[in-house]
Amino acid sequence: MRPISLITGITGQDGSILSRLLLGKGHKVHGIIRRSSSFNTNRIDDLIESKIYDQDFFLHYGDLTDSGNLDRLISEIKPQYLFNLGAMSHVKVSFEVPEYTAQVDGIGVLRVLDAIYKYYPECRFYQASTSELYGGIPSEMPSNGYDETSDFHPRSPYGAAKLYGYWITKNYREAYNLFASNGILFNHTSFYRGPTFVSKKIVSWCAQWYKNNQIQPLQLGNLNAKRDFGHALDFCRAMILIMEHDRPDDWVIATGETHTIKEFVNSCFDWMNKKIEWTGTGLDEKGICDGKIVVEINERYFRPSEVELLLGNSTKARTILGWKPQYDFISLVDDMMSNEIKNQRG
Ligand code: NAP
Ligand code: F7E
Repeated sequence: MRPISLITGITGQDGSILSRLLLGKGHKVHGIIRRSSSFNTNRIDDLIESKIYDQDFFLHYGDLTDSGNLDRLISEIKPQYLFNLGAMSHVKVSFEVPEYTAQVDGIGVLRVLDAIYKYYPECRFYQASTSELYGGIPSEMPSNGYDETSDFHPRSPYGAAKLYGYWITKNYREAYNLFASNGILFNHTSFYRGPTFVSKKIVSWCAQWYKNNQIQPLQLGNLNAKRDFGHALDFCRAMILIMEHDRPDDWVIATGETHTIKEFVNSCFDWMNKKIEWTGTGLDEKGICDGKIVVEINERYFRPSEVELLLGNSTKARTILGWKPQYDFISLVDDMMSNEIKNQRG
């Protein structure tokens, strides 16, 4: 019998990458998509248009705010593996829709776990937990980076909602003996990243500028925030290792390197063989290349409370699961820039 996986958030960056990895391992893959008035399946359209649609790859309408729908899907599909990747995943936006974020990213996790408990407790459950749980206050970060034993201090409605998701996953494991694991993943990105996240925003601006440097300057917020940036393909591989391990647990997945947003911009300019110089400070800081302003600071991209510094320590996953990233920071930027330029050429 082929394994059956169900993915919430299948239309997102990770859902679309994970689907392909699972199909490659012989799984039948089911995904939950939201009804939308415009198309939201662009990352998986090739699978929908392929021969495997409705044979090995299935889509169902649903929403993490609708427990009746989740109950029905889990009782009918009876998945061996459920990857809960669905979320309102934008940290800045969560300040504007805090209650909705709590409903989807917090209580949504409970809805899925409870459906598994009631209808198919054999199902293994993966929760998309996040480095946003830690909060990234420099004086609170352990010197080797955050690991599974570090304290949490969420700094956004998104982080707070995900903290509930983390704990309810642990609670259903302890209370009902479910195979329920948390992957505490640090920032991971790729060509498939949503356009409003900083890495993709920088890369797509640079690719346009590379073709035609007459475009308006790139508008960014806090250039000094530091992130442990990994490649989404490496991180989706970790999700599968977590689910195939012999017991449920909590796992930090991170590269162990941290870089400022400014370093990300600099690396994209290096990739284009261009030199960017920085002048000014605060809101007046500017990036200059070939005598023209290419980067400006725009207040609207700042957050009410910022996560300043994230560095992960994934020793546990590396030692026990044998996970290791294949991409480092430079090869991540190279992969994103080359794919973006290829794609924009058409
Ligand atoms: P993403 O690209 O923003 O995808 C989010 C997915 O969730 C989309 O498929 C979205 O559907 C779906 N979704 C949103 N609201 C929903 C709802 N109410 N009900 C059901 N589905 C809903 O995010 P990602 O980068 O792939 O991340 C995957 C998961 O990992 C998320 O839970 C995220 O919070 C978490 N995470 C991400 C990172 C990272 O750096 N990427 C790090 C740690 C944790 P639509 O396409 O219809 O909007
Ligand atoms: O911001 C700064 C911003 O929105 C990264 C999500 O996948 O990873 C992601 O959350 C940093 C922040 O990602 C802009 O202030 C500067 O410090 O790309 P981001 P994020 O907030 O790290 C975690 C692990 C998740 O779990 C989330 O789901 O970049 N920044 N200028 C900017 N950020 C954005 N978006 N846009 C800017 O113009």
